[in-house]
Amino acid sequence: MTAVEEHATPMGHGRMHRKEDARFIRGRGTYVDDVVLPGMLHGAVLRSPHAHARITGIDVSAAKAHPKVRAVITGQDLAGLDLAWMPTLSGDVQAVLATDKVRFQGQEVAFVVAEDRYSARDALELIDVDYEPLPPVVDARRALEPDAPVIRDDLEGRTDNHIFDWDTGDKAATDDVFARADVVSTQDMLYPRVHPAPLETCGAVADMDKVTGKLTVWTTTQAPHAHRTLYALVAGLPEHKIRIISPDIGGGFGNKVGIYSGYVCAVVGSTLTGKPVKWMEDRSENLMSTSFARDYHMRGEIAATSGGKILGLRVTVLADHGAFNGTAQPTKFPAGFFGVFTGSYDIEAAYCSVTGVYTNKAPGGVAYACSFRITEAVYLVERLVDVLAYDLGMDPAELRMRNLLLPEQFPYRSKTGWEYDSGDYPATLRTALEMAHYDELRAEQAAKRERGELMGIGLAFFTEAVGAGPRKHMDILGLGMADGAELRVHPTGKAVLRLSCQSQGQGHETTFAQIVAEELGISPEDIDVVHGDTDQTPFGLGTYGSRSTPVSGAAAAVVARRVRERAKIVASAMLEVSPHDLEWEKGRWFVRGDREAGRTIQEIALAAHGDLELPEGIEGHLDATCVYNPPNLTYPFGAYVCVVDVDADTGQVKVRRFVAVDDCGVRINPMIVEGQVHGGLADGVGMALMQVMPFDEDGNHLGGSFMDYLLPTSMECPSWELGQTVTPSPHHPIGAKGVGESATVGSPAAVVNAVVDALRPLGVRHADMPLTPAAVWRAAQGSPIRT
Ligand code: PCD
Repeated sequence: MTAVEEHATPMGHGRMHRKEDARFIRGRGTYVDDVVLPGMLHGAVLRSPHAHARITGIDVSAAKAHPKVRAVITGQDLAGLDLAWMPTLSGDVQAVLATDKVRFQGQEVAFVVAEDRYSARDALELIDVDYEPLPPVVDARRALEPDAPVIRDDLEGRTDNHIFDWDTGDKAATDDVFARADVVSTQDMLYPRVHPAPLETCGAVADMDKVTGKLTVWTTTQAPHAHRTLYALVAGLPEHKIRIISPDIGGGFGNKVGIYSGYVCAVVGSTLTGKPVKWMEDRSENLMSTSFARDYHMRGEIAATSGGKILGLRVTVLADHGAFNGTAQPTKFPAGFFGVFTGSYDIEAAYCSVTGVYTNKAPGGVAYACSFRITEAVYLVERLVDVLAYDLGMDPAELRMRNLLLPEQFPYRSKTGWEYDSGDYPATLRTALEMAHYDELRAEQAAKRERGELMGIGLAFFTEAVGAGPRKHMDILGLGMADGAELRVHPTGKAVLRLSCQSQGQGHETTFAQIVAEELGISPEDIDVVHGDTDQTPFGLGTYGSRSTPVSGAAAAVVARRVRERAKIVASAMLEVSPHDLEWEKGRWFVRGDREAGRTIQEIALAAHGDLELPEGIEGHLDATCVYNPPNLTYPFGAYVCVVDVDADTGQVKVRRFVAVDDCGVRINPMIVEGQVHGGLADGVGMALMQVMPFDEDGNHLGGSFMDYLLPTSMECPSWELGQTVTPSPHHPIGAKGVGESATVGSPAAVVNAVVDALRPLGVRHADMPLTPAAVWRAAQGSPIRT
């Protein structure tokens, strides 16, 4: 592609530079911390040093006496306002500020509002809290022991740490195929607790206008409308008097889906002081207290014939949700979409049960690039398939090829009840194997093994279920997961698209303009995308679970088609023909059989606002609205091949190559899709090789900085080799599927499979993430010690 082509603006889908980058690369974005209001005060949170302790007293008098402090808020103060506890996204409750006990290290205990950020922080040290330490529960298994300390004694009648039991699939049928199987391979594995760690931490500026009663909150939220409704419900504020503005966001990755204590405290602080209050986390606070993902302790069993036909899967999971169940997922799915753990394979039966437990850790289970636990599910099944290949002595590519679903099986109803919309899996795997020169890689590996060198080739094939979701099945706290869109076309043919979803860096201002451009033939440059302000946009559930393209993207296409239909009626009046005689080509309606007789969308827009006599049924203007309720999820998929070299002496892993062939249906902007895949692949390398949020046995959090919690850089990543296949979604208006999380979902298994494959000559069959040099070295020594 030449530079000229790259820069030409496509009249619709295609590669195009991101419109928003004009401000981002000039440092002209507006993030929450850039918001400065007249008279604005600053808040800071006092956090618990203990993982588990009873609070016997709090003395705030010295902090209140600090000359720059305007307010100090404790849990007791909030209790007086009935705000000490707030609902979580999973229907649990979470302490905004602790009243009775602290239940994780870093939990919010008090909030200071001062004239500047430094004074607020200084004053925290003047608060005197009496803690009576209690034994912490750090281990998920320990949490279930009968004598384990009860963490959530705030919940009435609670005598243990058990949150939920959930199962899916057919147990009897699964037991039956296991009884008939020639081979059963079993593997315990841990998907460690990890953190989304967006570059921008979480924060809010709350401004309660006492005169109008209007509350405006500039905040880091991936779901502005859902936040507005929740504030209304929790604080009893009238919803039309709440405005949530989510300005530019420096990454979300699921970290900015929920409501955090600091946001609520900023609102209360503004209400008490009558001034705007800003609260912004620092890096350690972000890593300690807001959002964790995974922490799934899984046992998987896979049953097969000796010829390598997979028959069934049986899985048990112990899910560590931390001290409050803050998991973000549709209500009916306590283990998210883990139910898609049967992956991309044609199997006879499957069953899984998941038990959720409380521990003395920060609330966990956020949808960090996981499409609601699909990351865990894909990791599980892709590791199991490799373990089975190991046990059968089969090539993992061949084993996968033999069991993948075939194109004629779509739409495919999985054994756990998911309806996969479309796919040609073997074609995608073949493309990846060809790009990687798989056979040559295996030959190279064999030669290296002769020389005692450790080279590994890892495969992963994933299927995701994204675009939550059909209102009938999916809601969050009772809010159905449909998305609104509004499109206005001005008299001169320029347009404004208003969306309910919110971009954290995905480039929605570009891709959503392209969706409308494709449908109407108006240049993307002439279409402004408005999002992230509840006063300016229609209701919808926000951006996470790669749902924007599947849901809001569909809404954008449908609303544009509605505009096109209105334009057709206006054009028929302009051309004095029946609408039935008109034909559309991108950008204009013309008379069938007479291409010269036509009107462009711009001409039509002007006429719709002018003095033209409009036909019955059309009042004027072309504007339209839409609420899109998706009929199903979309099912993107992909085949990944990872090549690693392992230094047996140091345990160092070098990811030498990574081939990723993604199929997300029709690509709106291939350049943006590739960027999304690059980011997700880097994420996957980070999780597979470097990341875990560790705790010691006292519940001390040991990952509070980027010196401890490592982020992958270009040094750890190879130059990605991307490929694609395109299988449109049959039910999506433009055939697109989500892609934002695909690479994070698919890549960890490929990397781990590669490292384990490298260690195969040493008899290694499995090793848990993160495969740090120490972990690899220990695995190579035959020690199963976990990191
Ligand atoms: N696309 C295209 N085509 C297709 C698909 C897609 O073009 N077919 C594109 C779109 O439009 C956008 C993107 O791409 O722009 C993405 O998309 P999606 O898939 O739909 O997704 P969304 O919804 O938008 O987003 C979300 C995601 C998520 S979910 C995550 S994690 C991550 C991702 O996104 N995050 C982020 N990516 C990203 N990027 C950035 N830059 N940042 C961020 O933060 Mo979750 O649940 O939240 O955890």
